[in-house]
Amino acid sequence: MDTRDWGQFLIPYEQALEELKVKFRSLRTELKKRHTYSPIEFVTGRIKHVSSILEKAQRLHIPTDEIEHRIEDIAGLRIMCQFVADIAMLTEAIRNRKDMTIVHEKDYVRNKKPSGYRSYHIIVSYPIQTSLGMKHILAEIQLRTLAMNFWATIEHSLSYKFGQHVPEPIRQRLVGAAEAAFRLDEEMSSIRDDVVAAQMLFNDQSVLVASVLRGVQELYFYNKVKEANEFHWELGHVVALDERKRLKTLYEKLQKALHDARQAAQPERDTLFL
Ligand code: 0O2
Ligand code: 0O2
Repeated sequence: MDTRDWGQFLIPYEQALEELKVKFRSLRTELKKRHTYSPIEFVTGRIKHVSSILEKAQRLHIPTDEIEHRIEDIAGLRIMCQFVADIAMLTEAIRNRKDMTIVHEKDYVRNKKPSGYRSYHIIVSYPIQTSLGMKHILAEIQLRTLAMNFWATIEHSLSYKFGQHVPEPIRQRLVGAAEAAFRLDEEMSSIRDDVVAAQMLFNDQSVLVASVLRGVQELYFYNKVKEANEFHWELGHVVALDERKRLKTLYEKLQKALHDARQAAQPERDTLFL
């Protein structure tokens, strides 16, 4: 018989979840402050109820002493994105992080579930420091678009209402609604691509100026103060003279400097978002 104190068992999961929420919310804030595109719209999280942990353990025939290693979603983080492409961008950023290790990934975006469910799941091992020592906690990060989240939230509440017995006609309509949500995602993505392409066409120079300014701030981040000042000064000069060709050359030179600075700072890894 398992007589553990579940409140105490969940303490490290609660800590891990709080830390993860802070980290991904801060990442969004940081990207916004740096005027860089943020693939994160908002972040939520939950700890699985003890009754659901025990129900899952029973359903999957997991002995209680293996719950910690085999139930991967006791701590669950959910990150909502605007566009499907943001999911891949964020997945890559998570792969590059040094503060968590990916255990495995489940791509329910390309391989939807029979219910129609779509999301990208990443199981990470996350180290936390407790009063009893270090512990590696498994956590599930679900990445989904706003449309996927809209569908999953409603489907989840209906499944709760009907339990295992969702009437067949409703089940079919939910599968259809999931497809409609996915078509909406595709449509919004193609509108976004067109908007970005149009911006590039009409706004080439201002896009380059904004990129150079962002790059200069990144050089400050790597403490390359002298180089950053020089690039900043040259940018002012080039813009004042309206020399488009020199602006492009300056941009390329800055990319090279940034590459070197990133390599020097993190030789084995690249930055999270370029
Ligand atoms: P803001 O002001 O929205 O930017 P906690 O960890 O205590 O802060 P709690 O109570 O555990 O949060 O709630 P949860 O579910 O983890 O996440 C709440 C965050 O998600 C809040 O953001 C909500 O605003 C945001 N959120 C939840 N649902 C939606 C939604 O449908 N649309 C949008 N845009 N945001 C949503 P913050 O971080 O509190 O700050
Ligand atoms: P909650 O309330 O979100 O915590 P499992 O389905 O749990 O036996 P596995 O392989 O551990 O199997 O997990 P899976 O299917 O990769 O992901 C489980 C979580 O994904 C669920 O957690 C849901 O959050 C979400 N999910 C998976 N399938 C569906 C679905 O058809 N509809 C909805 N709305 N969400 C889904 P929980 O614990 O079931 O729920």
